[in-house]
Amino acid sequence: MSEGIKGPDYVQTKFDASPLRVAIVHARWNKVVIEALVNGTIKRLKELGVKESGIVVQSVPGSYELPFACSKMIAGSHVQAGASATDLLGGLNFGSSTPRSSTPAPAPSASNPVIATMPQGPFDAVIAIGVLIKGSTMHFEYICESVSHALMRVQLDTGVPVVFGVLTALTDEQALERAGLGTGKDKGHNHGEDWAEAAVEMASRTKLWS
Ligand code: DLZ
Repeated sequence: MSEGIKGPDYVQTKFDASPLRVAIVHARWNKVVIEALVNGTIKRLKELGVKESGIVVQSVPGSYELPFACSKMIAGSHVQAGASATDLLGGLNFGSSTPRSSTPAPAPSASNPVIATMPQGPFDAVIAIGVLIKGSTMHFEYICESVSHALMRVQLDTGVPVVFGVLTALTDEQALERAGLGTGKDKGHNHGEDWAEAAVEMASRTKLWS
C-alpha cells in the first residue's frame, strides 16, 4: 500500500481483550469481499486476545438489514449458549425457534469462519460488516445513508459500541483493495483488522466509562 497520511494512529494503551464478547454481524452481498473482511476481523480479534468463545458471527441478507440485526443481537443478548449453528454465508436462524443442539458450534478461524450461532451475549461490541458497491441506480446512496445513520443510532440507543464495518465503494476494485484483495500491484489493506481494533478499544473503554 502506498505511504500516505491516511489511516488510524496506533493506540498506546494495552487492553485486556480476553473477557470481551464481540458479535460480528455481516451482510451476504458481495461474498468474496465479505468473506475476506470477516476473516480479517476474526484473525485480528484473536491476535488481540479475544477468545474464540467470545466471538459470535451472524449473517443477514444485505447491508440494509445490518442495523436491525445489530439492534436485535444486542437486545437478544440474554439468549443462552448452545443454540444450533449455521453457515457463515448460509441460512439465517437467529430469532427462529430452531431447537437447541448439544453439538458445539465449529470454532472460528481465518480458514473456517463458519460460526454463526444464536445470540450468546451480552456483547461488549458489535461489528457490522457490509459491502455496498455503487450501481446504476440510486439504491447505493439510499442504503449507504440509511445504514450509516441507523448503525450510529443503535450504538447511541443501546450503549453498546457498534463498529462501522461497511464499505461504500464506487467500484469493485475499491472494495477488493479494502479487503486486501486488490488485483493491481497494490493488494490494499484488509479493513477488517482495523474494525477488530476499534471494537476491542471501544468495548474496553466502555467498561471503564460505565
Ligand atoms: C439490493 C441491494 C443492492 C442493489 N446492492 C447491495 C450491495 O451492494 N450490498 C449489500 O450489502 N446489499 C445490497 N442490496 C441488498 C440490500 O442491502 C437489502 O438486503 C435488500 O434491499 C432487502 O432489504
